[in-house]
This record gives sequence, C-alpha cells and structure tokens, in this order.
Amino acid sequence: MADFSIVLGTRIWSTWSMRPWLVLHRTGASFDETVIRLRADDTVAQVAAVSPSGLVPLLTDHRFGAPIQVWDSLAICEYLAESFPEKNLWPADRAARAVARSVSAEMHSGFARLRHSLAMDLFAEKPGEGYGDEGVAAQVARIDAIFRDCRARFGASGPYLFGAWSIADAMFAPVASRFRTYRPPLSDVAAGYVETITGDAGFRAWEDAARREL
Ligand SMILES: N[C@@H](CCC(=O)N[C@@H](CS)C(=O)NCC(=O)O)C(=O)O
Repeated sequence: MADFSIVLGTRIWSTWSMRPWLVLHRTGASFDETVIRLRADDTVAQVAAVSPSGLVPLLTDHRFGAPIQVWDSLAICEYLAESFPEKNLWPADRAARAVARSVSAEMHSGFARLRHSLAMDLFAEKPGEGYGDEGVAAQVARIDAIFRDCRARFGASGPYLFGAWSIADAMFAPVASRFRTYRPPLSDVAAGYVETITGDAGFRAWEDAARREL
C-alpha cells in the first residue's frame, strides 16, 4: 500500500483538490488517488460515503497503523508541511512564512466573487468573461497586488512567490489557471507569475491526469 491516499474531485473543476495534490506531488511520497466526479447525480452520495465533511479533498496517511484522515485543503497542506519538514513546503524565513501563511489563508477563505464568476475550467479559453461582474475586478486587483508584493519582497531567489516553491504557490495555482482562461488585465509581474505556475512540472502533471479523466 502507498503511504498516502487522496480523494479528489474532477480535476478540470476542483480547485480545492488541485492545491493539496500539488503539495503531495511535491513531497515525492507514494500515494493512491480516487477521483469522484463532481456535478453528477450521485456526487453528494459518493463524497458523503468517504469524507467526514461531505467535501473533497480528503487525505489519508497510512504510515502509522490506524489511518489518519485529514480533510479541508489548507489543513492537508499544513499536515504535509509538518510531515515533510525537509521539503521546506513553507518558506524557511519567519517573516516570509508569516506572509505566505497569511496570503494562503486569505485565498482559502476569500475571493468568493472571483471564484463564482471565474470558475476554474482547466482547458477552457474564455477571455473577458466574468471580469465585469460585480466585485471581480477588485478581487483580481487584490491578487495582482499579492503577487507583486510577494515577488518584490521575497521572490529574489527564484520564480515563485517566495523565491523557492511553497504551499502559497499551490494555493494560488487555481487562480493562475483561471487567469489563463479568462485573461483579466494583469500587471507584467502577475502575468509572468501565471506563466511560471502554469508551466510548472506539478501543474503540468495535474493537467496530464485531467486529460486522462476527460
Ligand atoms: N473548504 C474546503 C472546500 C472543499 C470543497 O468545496 N470541495 C468541493 C469540490 S471542489 C466538494 O467537495 N463538493 C462536493 C459536491 O459538489 O457535492 C477545502 O478547502 O477543502
């Protein structure tokens, strides 16, 4: 048996699945995965049968005898950071880590209008759609400001928000996908960061697996 198993939702749509999957993939740990089809007649029943929260993703750690279950995307990311300290899944520097946790939590709990109007649709091209909806431009501007601020203050050592890849990049990967699909106006820094994330090996591995699901 693999060390971990993870239950995901349909890859082209499930932003909450993509985030912890990218982190798990980055650890190099062995894992099995199950994908539940979202937006189907039996989705609610299928998810309820396996997940305490009635939502995916769900991670199970099989390394310690009795299986340890972790649900909710950010909790899974934190659990993996704790499990693999040598992978530096959060930035090593305290000040950078504080900001990385803050922007990750801000992503996790916020941006409802962007999530609704610019829903992830991994391979779609819908330039201009949704940007005019109420509140979307302001949320795009806030994310652009996060990208510019993190890259300027912490990004000198590499192409990611905090230089080296971190959980913060996984948290914003679905946003990069949305920006590629809907093409809202972005600063050069934000547009460059979107290219970095959508060209990343982990992101491409997610896309390859998504193609096999279609
Ligand atoms: N706060 C949760 C949100 C999880 C969530 O909303 N998952 C959706 C799929 S992306 C789900 O399970 N939906 C169940 C359904 O559609 O019945 C997290 O961060 O993991």
